[in-house]
Amino acid sequence: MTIDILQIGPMTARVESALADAYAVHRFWEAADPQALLREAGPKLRGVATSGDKGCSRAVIEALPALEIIANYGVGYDGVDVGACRERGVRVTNTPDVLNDAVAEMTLGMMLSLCRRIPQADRFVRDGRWGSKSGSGAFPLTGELTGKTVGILGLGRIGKEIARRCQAFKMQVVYHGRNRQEHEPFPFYADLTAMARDVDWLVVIAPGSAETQGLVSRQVMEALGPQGALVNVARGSLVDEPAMVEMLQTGALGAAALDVFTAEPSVPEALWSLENVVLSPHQGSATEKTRAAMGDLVVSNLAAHFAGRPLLTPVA
Ligand code: NAP
Ligand code: 8YV
Repeated sequence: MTIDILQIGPMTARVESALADAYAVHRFWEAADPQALLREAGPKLRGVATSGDKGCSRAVIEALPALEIIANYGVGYDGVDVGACRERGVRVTNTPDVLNDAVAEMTLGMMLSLCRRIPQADRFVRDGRWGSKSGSGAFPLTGELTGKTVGILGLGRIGKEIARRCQAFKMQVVYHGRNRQEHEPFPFYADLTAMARDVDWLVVIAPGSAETQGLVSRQVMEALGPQGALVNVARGSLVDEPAMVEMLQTGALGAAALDVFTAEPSVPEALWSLENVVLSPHQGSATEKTRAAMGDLVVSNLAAHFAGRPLLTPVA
């Protein structure tokens, strides 16, 4: 029996080919009239494959009366209306753990880029300025990670991998979350602003949700201060972005390394010209190996569901 599923947006060739082998796939983003697709195919669509950036709205969920499962390509599933799924008993899966190393690696890469000014150093050499008589001739001295304190907002699966790598760089690690984790060796701060006041670096790696919206407020960034650096590899929604931009412009916040933004792929233009900022287009998990593992989990969760087996990585 054919199983019909809806694919919300483009996915890797590997995932698309596995899905096409197993299901009749309806490609939402390619539909000339998406509403007509939902009206005509909606009643037979039993699954949805989507990604963190596309998600799945309540409107789409409600248009699919036969929907049983949404498989999300990404550990963060804030784009999927999980409330609407729970009301209907629709299962939801994500892709945890397989991306921890890639995201942690990217985080340290962005921290090193920011404090050692690697993008600027690269441009300095390419522009022929190294040793030039007309230019400054020598690249300015930089800061370093060694000996600094990093506060991790969200010491979860990825946060712990970031912490481990920061320790390898001889940094002190502290963390903030809703709960103290007794088995973790790092000092816990119940108060985020207090942690921001005590650290050199604040790394944001908690989920996007109504609860975490704007958690990194102006007050938190003021506590981090002109010598502090903010790293956001979680979701743009966790940070008060307009306040952050203004504070980076005035120097009230020292620096930022940003992989995520509130209205991706749009990035505030005011950030483009700032030298105290490193920008990345949501690349945390974007390695060949990790994206393959994430895709395999999407395919395996759907396969398990339709075969009546337990889901590998359910969130609802
Ligand atoms: P996780 O294992 O669930 O860890 C999340 C951590 O956040 C937990 O330690 C949790 O601790 C803390 N937290 C949750 N709600 C909080 C709140 N209201 N206030 C303070 N802390 C809170 O998640 P993960 O697998 O590490 O992933 C984290 C997030 O990273 C994802 O949801 C996703 O948005 C983002 N991400 C981004 C990329 C990228 O490409 N940039 C890639 C992967 C993931 P408590 O429960 O103690 O509060
Ligand atoms: C993905 C992510 O880039 O897993 C997440 O939460 O943010 C990233 O791994 C994203 O989900 C793909 O759209």
